Amino acid sequence: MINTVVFDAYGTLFDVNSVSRVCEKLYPGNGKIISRVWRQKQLEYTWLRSLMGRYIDFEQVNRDALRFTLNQLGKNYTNAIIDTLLDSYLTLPSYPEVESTLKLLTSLRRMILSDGTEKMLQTMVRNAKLELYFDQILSVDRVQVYKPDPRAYEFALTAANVPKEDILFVSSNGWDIAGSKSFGFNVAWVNRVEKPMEELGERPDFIVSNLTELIQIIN
Ligand code: LAC
Repeated sequence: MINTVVFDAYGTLFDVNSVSRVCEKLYPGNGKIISRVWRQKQLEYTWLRSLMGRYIDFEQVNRDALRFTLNQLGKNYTNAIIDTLLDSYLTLPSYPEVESTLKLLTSLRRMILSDGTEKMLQTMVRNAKLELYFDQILSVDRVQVYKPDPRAYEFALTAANVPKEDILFVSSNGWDIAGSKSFGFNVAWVNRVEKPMEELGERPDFIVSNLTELIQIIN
């Protein structure tokens, strides 16, 4: 019986691709490519740093990934530009159906488990006016290892303090779906843009195209 929902943040609750607008203002014609390369490199760095045992927090990883991206694309930048782009991660818009879905889930415990730092997540959730909808906002920074390492999901399980089978983990990121399923959670994949499933030997229990469809699954 699901009584707790644990959400991934970036790409699941918050539109991480919206940073392309700030990137476009600073680098006309390059907004989309910068945003896409930056997101992919940011994720790659989290996975590589976990594998190397060289954890640094997501704020620093995001900064390093942005610098790599601008260097790779041959773009000049200043520290002020870097800071402006990083700040855009603090004001990401939530997807249109997020608040209405969270309202319909008030009978359940609602948590976030994200690679973002506690400061980044608290600021982003507050800026989106969603702070009243979450019982806990968990950053992997507490366990110094990134998803999909099982220790990150174990952290959420401990914090939820309910049996694993009572939890539904929700993410839009295929690699996060594989990791959370491999850990043993019930998993719902929010596939907003009809991506193919990752070939990682794990399949989600549910596939939805937006968060509203979770209501039928849970109720
Ligand atoms: C998160 C990113 C990685 O953890 O999706 O929120």
